[in-house]
Amino acid sequence: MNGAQAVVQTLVGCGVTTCFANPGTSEMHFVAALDAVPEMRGVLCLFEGVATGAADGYGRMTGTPAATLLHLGPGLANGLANLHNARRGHTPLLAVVGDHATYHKRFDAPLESDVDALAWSVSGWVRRSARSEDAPADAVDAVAAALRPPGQVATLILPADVTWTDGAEPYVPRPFPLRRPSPVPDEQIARTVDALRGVGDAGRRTTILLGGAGLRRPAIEAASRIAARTGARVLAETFPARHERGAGIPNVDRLAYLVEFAAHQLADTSLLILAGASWPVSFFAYPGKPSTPLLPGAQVHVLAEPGDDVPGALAALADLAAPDAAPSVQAASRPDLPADGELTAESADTIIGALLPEGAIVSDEANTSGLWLPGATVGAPPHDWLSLTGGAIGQGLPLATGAAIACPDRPVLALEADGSAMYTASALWTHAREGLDITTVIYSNRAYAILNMELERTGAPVTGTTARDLLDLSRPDIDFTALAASMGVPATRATTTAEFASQLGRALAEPGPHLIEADVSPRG
Ligand SMILES: Cc1ncc(C[n+]2csc(CCOP(=O)(O)OP(=O)(O)O)c2C)c(N)n1
Repeated sequence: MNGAQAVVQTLVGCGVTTCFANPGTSEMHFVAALDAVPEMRGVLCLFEGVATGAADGYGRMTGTPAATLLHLGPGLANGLANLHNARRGHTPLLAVVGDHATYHKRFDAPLESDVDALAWSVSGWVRRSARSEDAPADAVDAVAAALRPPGQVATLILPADVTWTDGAEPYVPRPFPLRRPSPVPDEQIARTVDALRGVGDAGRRTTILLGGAGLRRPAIEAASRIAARTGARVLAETFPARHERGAGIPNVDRLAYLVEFAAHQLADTSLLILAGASWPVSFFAYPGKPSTPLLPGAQVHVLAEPGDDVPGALAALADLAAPDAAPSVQAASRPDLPADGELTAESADTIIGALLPEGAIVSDEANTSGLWLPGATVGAPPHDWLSLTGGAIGQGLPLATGAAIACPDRPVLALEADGSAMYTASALWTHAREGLDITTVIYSNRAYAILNMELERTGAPVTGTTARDLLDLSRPDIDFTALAASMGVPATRATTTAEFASQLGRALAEPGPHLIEADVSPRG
């Protein structure tokens, strides 16, 4: 067997069965190995940012890594932004990157670059295989590293001659060297109980901030029990990788994106308990505004780090602090369909809340147009919400791709702002090629709307029209229905609430990919 065949066989043996690929010449033996090992599903992505974002979506939904196949430094560089989002979301992900043959590197051929440096910028583990016979064991270490709690990007660099040289054997250790999340020590739980008891004076409050595995149903239920008994408030980190929500699950509001709003949410918080979440910080600095929404002097207590057993810690805390309390679950409720009229972001969000199917996976990159989504969907049937973990836009359509491949029996809804959609629009081609059940809604407001707001907030002096022009997506208007149709995704445009409701209902009822361009541009 050559190195590539042995690596692919090894990956399959380790449970890595999907590879999102955009290959080149140095990866041809890896590509050929996919024929030799049919258990590995190869998915062609037409841009590396689609491949990396899809692997992120897959990892978020399965908890196991998908592989990417990327072409040397430039291919990896094209995929970096979505690897950055995966890093922020603690997604288990295996980035396989091809490189020049070992003996060819010194010739400094045109595609030569510092692959390792690029890889380290987003990976918690990087290794370059030196010999074909070592590559399978390297692949095992890579998968184990990707799965190391709470999950991370592991990059395996495969020089071309390592993949083509014979003499390699697949290698799958039994048992697989899997690390489990660290249990939180009893003393730490007991200290948290004490901390909870210490707060309670008038006007002072405890907030439990959930993140990572803390936003899955059992953990949310435990946090809700604690809240019911102690009066603590429960909030979710601002951009969770995966948040289970909807009817029957306790509702957890997210900490706001804008630091002023987040500060308002935390205004009476004197104790913040972190359970799988990081310390809250402002997304950006602004002249004269604070970098954290926490009050000066507020105490921060870490119950569980992201790599700890966060649900276990919350359950243990609930058993001590609230032994007989029940979680307060969200009642089923849906907004009514709005009366017919002009479509706006708000009415589109309301319609999505009215129609969201049970078990849906929502890839949310709606940005400013999604302001009304949390309220509109709070009592919808149970669903998963995936958000923009690292702030690097262009994630939503790829993420939906990976989620749909991970969960073929669940409907996927990609809610996309138009500017963000254009970064990785070629994901639509993969939606069609793979026949994925993804309904994409494009909120076409023909602007980088959030940056119009940020222009004001930063106080940058605007003296002419050029600045605003750089934030405007008209002239020409983008025709998303033609764009989608050109890549094999049936598409419609809605300008009224009635059109949007009927098009969304139809798209959700029919299997396969669909796109609806929701015209929410300001009129008049
Ligand atoms: C990779 C990357 N490039 C650029 C940005 C800066 N940025 C933040 S929001 C934004 C525009 C968003 O526009 P759109 O997706 O249409 O959403 P809207 O603001 O209109 O709701 C840009 C360019 C970013 N966050 N990430």
